[in-house]
This record gives sequence, structure tokens and C-alpha cells, in this order.
Amino acid sequence: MPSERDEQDQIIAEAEKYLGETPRIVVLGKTGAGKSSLINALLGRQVNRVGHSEPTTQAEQEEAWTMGERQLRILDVPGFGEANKHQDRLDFIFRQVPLCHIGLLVVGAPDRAWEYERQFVQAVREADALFPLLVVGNRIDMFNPVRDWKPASLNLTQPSTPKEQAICQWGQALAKTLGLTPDQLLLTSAGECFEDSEGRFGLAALAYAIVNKLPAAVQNAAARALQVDVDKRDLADKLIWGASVTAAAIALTPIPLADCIPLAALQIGLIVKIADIYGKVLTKQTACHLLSPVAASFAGRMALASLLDFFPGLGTLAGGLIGAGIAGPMTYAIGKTYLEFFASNNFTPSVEEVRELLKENYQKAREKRQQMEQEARSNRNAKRNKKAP
Ligand SMILES: Nc1nc2c(ncn2[C@@H]2O[C@H](COP(=O)(O)OP(=O)(O)OP(=O)(O)O)[C@@H](O)[C@H]2O)c(=O)[nH]1
Ligand SMILES: [Mg+2]
Repeated sequence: MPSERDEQDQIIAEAEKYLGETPRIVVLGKTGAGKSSLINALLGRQVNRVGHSEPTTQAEQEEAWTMGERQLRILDVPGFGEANKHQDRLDFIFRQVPLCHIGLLVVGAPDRAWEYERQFVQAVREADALFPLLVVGNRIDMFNPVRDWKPASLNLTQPSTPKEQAICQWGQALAKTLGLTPDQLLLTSAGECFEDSEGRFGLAALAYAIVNKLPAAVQNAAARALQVDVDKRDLADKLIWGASVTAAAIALTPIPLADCIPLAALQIGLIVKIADIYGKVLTKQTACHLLSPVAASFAGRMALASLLDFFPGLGTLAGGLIGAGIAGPMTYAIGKTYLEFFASNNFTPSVEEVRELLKENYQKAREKRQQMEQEARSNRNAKRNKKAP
């Protein structure tokens, strides 16, 4: 029999996996497109070498941007399209794509030879139609007249100057060739060099688009690193929903109460992430303690009677099994409950406070049960279909 301590360690280790995820961005494109320059401009510091006349980034460089406990990883892949290395680079990129949360394909203006890019976008779509890919049309200051570069007054929504029109026409042609939706293409200038902060354009919009295309679980860390404001409640709600659907998915095959460690870990991870959105770094131990009245029951340490007290709906279950219909709403109620406390700056709610709000939220959560189960099933089917040859 594992001891309570073992069980708690196991829950924390599982939560660690869920929490340990760092946003990972892969940046790729032909040599000279401005990948390294864009990364430097986005992070506001020089992390990658920038070249002038020959391919500069020679080996894949992974840059971890750390702020306190939070991290963002950006992988700068050497330019593809160099004839003798093209296939090797593509092979490398395709090994990275499943490990990354988002890809940025940088195209340097005014280049119009987009065959490599077209093939690449198509190949990514075939490999994983849901992989978020943004295309960045960079170096837009280079359109004629080159000297006429006033990024502060550039209007690409209603282009009127010859330069604005040239930029927009190029962007439209690029989007058409690569088959992009309007939200997939961003037009930027990383500036002539790192010091050229006044020459930059579109970096804030790019950072915003990156954050919004990332999965909710890593959005907050990326938003911090890229200095993007997020709607806290909206992001927390997305996280809660995602975790509830995951919980429903875990429990699609009913699991014995005593065997619910992944579920508890997911919920601890959720609590830590919601606290993080509200600017509080909770250790997993603290989250575990906060959740102990609830989490402990999943690990079999609390009598079923007190679990029933928390989640009245459980009473209808035979044999002490947790199914998708309970696991989803439970997770939802837990998330919503702690969201309310954290949003009002209460990071140490009492057991009584938790009890009261949890019951209330669990009633509301049960109304969403079918939707959760449905989404869990369709996610499972989508995954199965993806795995099928
Ligand atoms: N005018 C202008 N120059 C840029 C811009 N972005 C990058 N550059 C310049 O273009 C050149 C190539 O930029 P890099 O950032 O090294 O390009 P890269 O895509 O990383 O190239 P590789 O490492 O060789 O794959 C450098 O001289 C940059 O200063 C831009 O938006 N405008
Ligand atoms: Mg480079």
C-alpha cells in the first residue's frame, strides 16, 4: 500500500508535468528573411546573431527567455531554401513542429519567390491541420520608395500612398499563394538593426497574435514574456473549460475513486495556473494544500461520505467510480471556485468558504456536463483519426 506521502508526491509529480509546460515557438523561413532580427525585437534584447551578407544562423538556436519562474522558448531555425541543406532543414523542422505550440514562418519582403514557403505551408497542413502557423511578411520598409518609411503613420487598413499600396498588394499576393486566412498573415518591420526601434512596425500586433494562437495552458507565460495584456477572467475561463474537458476525457473510461491521481494533478495544475494569471506564484505544495479537502478525496484518503458532501451528484454513482459525467463538472466547479477567490485577491480561503462556493458551482457545472462530454469525445475521435495511417 502506498503511503499518504507517496500519494501526495505522485500527485505533485503529475501536476508538475501539466505545469511544467513552457510555451515553445519555432521561427523559420529563408535566410535573410529577418528571423533572428524579429526574435530580438520581440524579446527586446539581442539573443540571436543577425547577418548582413551571408546566412548567419548556422545551427538551430533555442533561446529560453526566463522571467522569474516563467519561461518562453523560441527556436530559431537556420534559413530554409539553401539548396544543399534544404531537405535536412525541412526534416529538422518537421521533427520540431510536434514539440512546439506555434510556428512563425518569416518571409522577407520584397521577395516574391515563394515556392519553398508554399510547399512548406502545405506540408504542415497535411501533417497537422490544427497546428497554429502564423506567416510574418517582414522587411516591409524595403518597398519603394524605400526612403519614405514612416512607420508611426503607416496605414495598411486604407492604403493610400504608393508605399502602403505596394505593401498591401504584396501581402495579398503572399496570402493567396500560401492559402492563408486573413488572421494568419502579419506584416512587420523588425527595423534595419536592433537599435532602430523607431523603424519597427507591427511587433505589438505580432506579439498579440502569437499569444492568442497559443493554447490557453501556455498563454499566460507567453503574454508575460511578450508584454501582451490578456483578459484575466477570459483566459482563466478558457483554462477551466480546457481542464474540464480533459478531465472528462480522462474519465471516459470510468476510474475508481482511489485511482484518480491524474485528475487531482490536473486540478492542482489548474489552480496554480489560475493563481499565476492573478499574479500569485503558488507552489504545487501550497496548491495541493489548498485543494486538500477535494484532492485528497480523489487519492482515496477521504471517506466517500465527505466527498459526497462536496459533490452531491456523486451519490447516484454505483461502486465508487468516477466517470466523465462527474470528472468534468468537478473540475469545472473547482476551477470556478478558486477563480472567484483569486480574482478577489483571496489566496487563502477557508475550508468553509471553499465548501460553500464549491457546492454552488458544482450545481451550475452539472448543466454543462453534456457539452463537456461531447467535446471530450470529439477530441478523442480527432486524436484517433490523426493517429490512423
Ligand atoms: N530594413 C530592414 N532590415 C531588416 C529587417 N529585418 C531584418 N533586417 C536585416 O536583414 C538582415 C538579415 O536579418 P537576420 O535577422 O539575420 O535574418 P535571418 O532570417 O535570421 O537569417 P539567417 O540567420 O541567415 O537564416 C540583417 O541585416 C538585418 O538587419 C527589417 O524589417 N527591415
Ligand atoms: Mg538568423
